[in-house]
Amino acid sequence: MDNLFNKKMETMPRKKIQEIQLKNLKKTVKNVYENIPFYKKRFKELKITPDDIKTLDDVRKLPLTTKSDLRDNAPFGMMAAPLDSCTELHASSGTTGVPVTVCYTPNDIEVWSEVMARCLMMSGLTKKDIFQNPIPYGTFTGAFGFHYGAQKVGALVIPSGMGQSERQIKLMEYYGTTFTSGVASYMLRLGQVALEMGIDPKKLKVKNGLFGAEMFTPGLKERIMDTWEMDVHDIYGLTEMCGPGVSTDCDQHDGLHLWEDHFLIECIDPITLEPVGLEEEGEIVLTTLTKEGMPLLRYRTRDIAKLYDQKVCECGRTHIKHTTIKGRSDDMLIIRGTNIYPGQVESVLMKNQDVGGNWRMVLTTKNDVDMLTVEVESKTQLSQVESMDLEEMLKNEIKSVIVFTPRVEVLPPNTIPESGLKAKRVIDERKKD
Ligand code: DLL
Repeated sequence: MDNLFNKKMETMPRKKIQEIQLKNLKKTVKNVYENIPFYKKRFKELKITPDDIKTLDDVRKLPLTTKSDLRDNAPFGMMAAPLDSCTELHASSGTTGVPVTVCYTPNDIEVWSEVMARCLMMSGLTKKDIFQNPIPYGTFTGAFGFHYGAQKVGALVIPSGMGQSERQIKLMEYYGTTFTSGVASYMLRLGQVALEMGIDPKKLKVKNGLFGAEMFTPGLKERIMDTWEMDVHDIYGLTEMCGPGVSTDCDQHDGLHLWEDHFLIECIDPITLEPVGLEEEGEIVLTTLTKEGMPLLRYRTRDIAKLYDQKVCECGRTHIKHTTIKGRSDDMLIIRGTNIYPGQVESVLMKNQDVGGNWRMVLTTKNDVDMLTVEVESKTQLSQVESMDLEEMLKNEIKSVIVFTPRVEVLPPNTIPESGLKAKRVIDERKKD
């Protein structure tokens, strides 16, 4: 209970949270209706007005918002506040199209810092910590979110930025970093770099970390914990909401608490768009409840997870939990008629102690049949026989989760090209009809 940043809010009875949600939902709906032409038009098409929102369940009457809606109105067409009332801008990388741009008012930054402070304290950060932030400081939301939150907790922040892995390790050693953050797969990479430098990550003072921004399977989490002998928490978020800070797992490690005073969560079937039941898998849909710059109604995240039956968690928090994100609905691959999430493959790989940090799935077509090759770096240099044994073992293990047998190619350490900020796990070179 001593790791609560905002005790009153984090442990508030659910009925009370729902009252706050309804009040802020009504306010947000009125705001977007009056200030964002896109929503006014959608309300007219659906023949609704803000007065139709009387209960929280009425959220389903509201229009869904998609990434392409944001792109069609980029960069500033979805803003509810005038641009001159905003003081900061962030954007998604735009690798799959027009970047999604979000502008923040000073109050949006305040809320973001608060939710990040809650997430960081939930994962063990205190004002005594030396907090290293190995994330690029730029338009990506990651670094600033962690930076603001950690400062709010009162920790000493080292804004080390992304890359230069050897430098990151030296900074950890020199300043005695105790807490770190970032993109999940990068922490594993840093562990490998430390070992290559002759430094045992376990001997550094890093004892805690909060990671996310990409697929983060329990297997990867365990690998980071083992490599660094540290406690690891999972943080979820997206540019469209604020960046990191939407939810984090507490010490129970059985789901991520989502800050319901700021975000209203639904879980829907991505095909029928109808709500799914508790503990059923679906797409997370989020409505912002307190955002001023760019509030969003029912944003389709494409992220797949389950919501938990609500009871007060052992940690004392009352906010709803969701499972770790299984993957994005658009990451799901159909290979030879079978639905596969890259996370299923990662779970198998990360359990094997001979597997290194980097891997990818390469999809090709041979004689009109889909071929899957899983390329995997070994942790250490292996002999030919050892590589073949590992390939055989992984082939069978992967087959047990994806039904057919893939090709597996074990490669020496550091041979799969780094793909930038977030790991690129799928290379799809299949013939398109
Ligand atoms: O990745 C914000 C962030 C930064 C979160 C640092 C956590 C840590 P975007 O670049 O807009 O924002 O990407 C958002 O990344 O819709 C998910 O698909 C994925 N994602 C984010 N966190 C997790 C996580 C940041 N913990 C997209 N587990 C989201 C799985 C995650 N996927």
